[in-house]
This record gives sequence, C-alpha cells and structure tokens, in this order.
Amino acid sequence: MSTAPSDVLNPMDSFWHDDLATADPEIAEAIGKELKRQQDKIELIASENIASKAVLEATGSVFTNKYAEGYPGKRYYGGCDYADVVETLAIERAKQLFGCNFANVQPNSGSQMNQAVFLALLEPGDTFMGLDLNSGGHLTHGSPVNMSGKWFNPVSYGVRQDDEMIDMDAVAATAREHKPKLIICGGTAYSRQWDFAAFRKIAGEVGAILLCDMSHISGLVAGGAHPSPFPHCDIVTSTTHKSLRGPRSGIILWNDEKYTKPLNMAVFPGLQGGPLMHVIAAKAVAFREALRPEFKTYAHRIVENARALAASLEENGLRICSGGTDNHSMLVDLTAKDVTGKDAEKGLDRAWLTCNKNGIPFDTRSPFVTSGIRLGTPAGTTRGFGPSEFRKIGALIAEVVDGLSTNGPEGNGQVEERVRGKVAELCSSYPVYPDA
Ligand code: DSN
Repeated sequence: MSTAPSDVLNPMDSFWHDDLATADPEIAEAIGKELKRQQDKIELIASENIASKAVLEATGSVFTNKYAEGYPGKRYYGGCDYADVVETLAIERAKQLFGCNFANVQPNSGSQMNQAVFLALLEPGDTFMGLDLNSGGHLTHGSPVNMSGKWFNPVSYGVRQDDEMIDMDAVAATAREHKPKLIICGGTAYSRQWDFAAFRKIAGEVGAILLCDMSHISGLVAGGAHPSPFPHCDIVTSTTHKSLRGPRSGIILWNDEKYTKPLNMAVFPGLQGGPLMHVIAAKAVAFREALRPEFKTYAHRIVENARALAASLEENGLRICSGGTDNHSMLVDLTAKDVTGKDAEKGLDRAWLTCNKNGIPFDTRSPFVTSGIRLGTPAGTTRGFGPSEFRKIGALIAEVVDGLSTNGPEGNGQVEERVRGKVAELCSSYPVYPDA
C-alpha cells in the first residue's frame, strides 16, 4: 500500500523546520514550566546541577542523528569523521582534567559505567565490597535489588554508629575476611572526605582491584576541592551531571593499559550499542569548562557553601549527620523533630525548596519514609549563591521543619508562604539562565 505524499513527514515541508512550540505545544509547555520551576525554586538535591547553555546546545545538536558504534578510528558505520572529532576531544579533555592515562566517555549513565566495570573485571558470583546503601552507598555498589547485588556477592562496609564516619579498621577487617576481588569507594550520601590512600593499602593487602565511583564529588576533584582518587585507585567512574555540571551521562577512567581492552569491550559491545554522540559532545564541552581556572573557584565555593548551610542548620536546631561536611552535601537528621524525611521533602517543596528524603545511618524507617533529608550546594552555587545566601536558606529550611514538627505533615501554611516569598527574592536575584 502506497502512502500519500502528504502523509509523510518530509524534511522539505515547512513543519519540519517549526520550532518546538509550534510542532509540539504540549511538550514545549512542559519544558517551559520545568525551566520556570528551576528558576523559581531553590535546587538542593545534591546530585543535581544547572548545565551551561553550551552543554545544553551540544546535547540538543544534530549528533543525535548519528550512529557511531565502535571507537574513534574504528567504527562500524560510515560518516563518523566528526563523531571521531568530538569523542577524541572528550577523551583527551577527560584525561587532562583528572590526570589519568585512559578514558572511556561512552557510558550512557552512572549505572551503566559501573555495570561495565563489573562486566569487564568480575565473574558472576565474585565477591566485592562497597559502602552499604544505609550508610550512603549507591544501588550499583551491591544493593540486593540491583544487578550488582543479584549477580555478584556483595559484602558491605558502613559507618560507625558513634560518629557516622567510615571505619577504616572495619573496612580492613572485612576485606581480610572476605578477600573481595573488587573494592568500591565512593557513595551518594557521605559528606566526609574519602581516604583513598587508606583504601589503596587495604586493596593492595588483599589483592583487590580498587574502584572509586566519584560521581558525587567529581566536580570537586576536578576543581581541587577534594583529593583525587588517582593515583590510588585502579579505576575511577563518574557521572558527569552532578558537581561536574555536564550532561546526564557517565565516564570510566584508568591508568594501567591492562584495563583498556576489557573496559572498552565491556562498554561496547558488552553493554551498549550506538554511543549517544550528542551527549558525548556535551561531555567534551563540560570538560573544557571544568578545565578553566574559574571552575576551581566554583568547586571550592561549593564546599564553602555547604559548610555555611550545615552551620546555619545546626544553629537553627537541626542535627547534621557526622557533625558536618567536607564536600557538597549533608544529611540532616530529623529524628529529634519527630518529622519524617518524606514529610520534610513535601513541606520544603511547598516552600519552593527542592530536596530529597534520605535514610540516615542506622535509620529505622523505610526508604520511602526515612528520618532525614539530603541537601547539596552544587546547583545553588552555580546560580551564584554564596555563604550568606546559604546561611539564609538554612534558616528557611529550619523554619519549615519546625512548622512540620509543631503541626504534623500539613506544616505551617503561614510559615511556608513567608518562606516562599524569601525564596522568590533569592531566586529573582540569581536567575538560572539569565536570558532564557
Ligand atoms: N540518584 C543519584 C543521587 O541522587 O545520588 C545517584 O545515582
């Protein structure tokens, strides 16, 4: 059956060149509202950031049209000249930024970059160690509901009950007992510095490969505001959209050539097909931004702001797990206020402060309820907030939480309205995309 020409989407037709608002008003409206949400609310989710217009432009570029299975110079498709240019630039910039010998910039996400390391270096059933999810670890570091926990044998380490910091003696003892093939350091809700040298010593003693998943702190590492996992770690993975402020994606970095073939083969063809070349182009843009001297200032400012936020929350009666932060994030323990993380997340959202509920160490509540919230400063720092703004934000959070503590899940409407006004003032002084 032939199709009438008028029924075929044709690049020659004028609608092909329509802007999004004309071509798809519903999606355009949702995007417009999302921009307004990002502009009008204060983003405190520790894993989120505000990518530059250049990163957004590259992500939305014509590379979305291109298949480029393989690696630069060795592709399975023709027409990859410019795909090779952007991927090579992304690789070279990633190596320069993190001071390592090799990089794979194709992983589509944080989950896939870690899966690639497992596929490359472990056999199903092999034992590995990672930070317990309840102590701030990540799903892909051995959670029973994740492939890492289903197909492999995870042995977790955690934080001490008294100071909520990682107990390196316990890590060493667990490693000696279980002889893991791989040890993972890095997490999603751990606000203290990682002692990579100590992990190296333990990994060396038991003959384990040492992997750092630096997703949360990679922007700090790039900017010199957190020690680098190199040269201590054998392999380093990172998402690129958190403190590093790039597109949503992942990377794998390493120094020893012996890992090159297994890791590259694991990403493609092991796990992925055609790389997202538009996202790889955007990663290259983000790495270039992070190589600029201003990024160092940004990274240090993130930490300074996190310390100001934590201090303000404490001054206003909220407990910070482990007593503070060395990085971009913190866990706030709401137990003494008798407020759940779930209710706090909702109450703060009503007051235009966006964050996520998060389990605290030794939490007795379920992950859907929790006794805490996780806060972070990368996005607020990008929009220009400094310590004085973050001190104000700490006081506003405490006001909302106190309203919940007194009134239950509904909170205090008057307080929340007043906080919304203060948030609006802050946000209008610091637009996310000034000319958007
Ligand atoms: N979902 C991310 C976070 O918020 O930390 C980790 O993958």
